[in-house]
Amino acid sequence: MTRPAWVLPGTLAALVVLSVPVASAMPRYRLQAIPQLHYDRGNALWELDRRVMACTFCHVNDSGGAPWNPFGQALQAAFRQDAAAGGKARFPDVLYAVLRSGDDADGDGYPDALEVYARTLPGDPHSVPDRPLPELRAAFDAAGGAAQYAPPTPKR
Ligand SMILES: [Ca+2]
Repeated sequence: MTRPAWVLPGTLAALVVLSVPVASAMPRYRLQAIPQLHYDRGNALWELDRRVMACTFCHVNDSGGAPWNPFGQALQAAFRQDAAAGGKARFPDVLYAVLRSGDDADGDGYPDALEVYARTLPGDPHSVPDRPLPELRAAFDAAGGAAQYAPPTPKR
C-alpha cells in the first residue's frame, strides 16, 4: 500500500514543530519585539523558538516575570512617563523611543540599540558585543542606525 504524497511532508513538519524546545506561544511583547528588531530574519520558525530572544533580554530570570533587568526597567519607565503625560503609547513605540534615546541601560559601555544590533543583552552588563564600540557603531550606522528599529506601520 502506498501512502498519499501529502502524508510524509505533513508528518515531517509536525515533527519539526514538536522538536523545537518550549514550543508554546510567546508573550505578546516578545512577538512584537522580535520582528521589529529583525531577530526573525532567516528563521521561519521564530514564533515557536524562545531562543530567538531570551527572556533575559528584559527580565532577570530565564523564565521571565519579575524582576526586570535594567533594560526592562527602562521600558517600564518609558511606559510610565508616557502614561503620566496622558499618552497611550504602544509597545513598539516605547521600544523604539528607548533605543533611539542612545541610553545604555546596563552601563556596560554599549548603548542599548548597539547591543540589539550586536545581538547581546542590553540589560545584562556581562553580555557585551565582541567588537570595539567605534567599529560596532560604524557598522550600526551603515545599517541604518536606530531608525532600522522603527515600529512597523500598523496594518489597515
Ligand atoms: Ca549588555
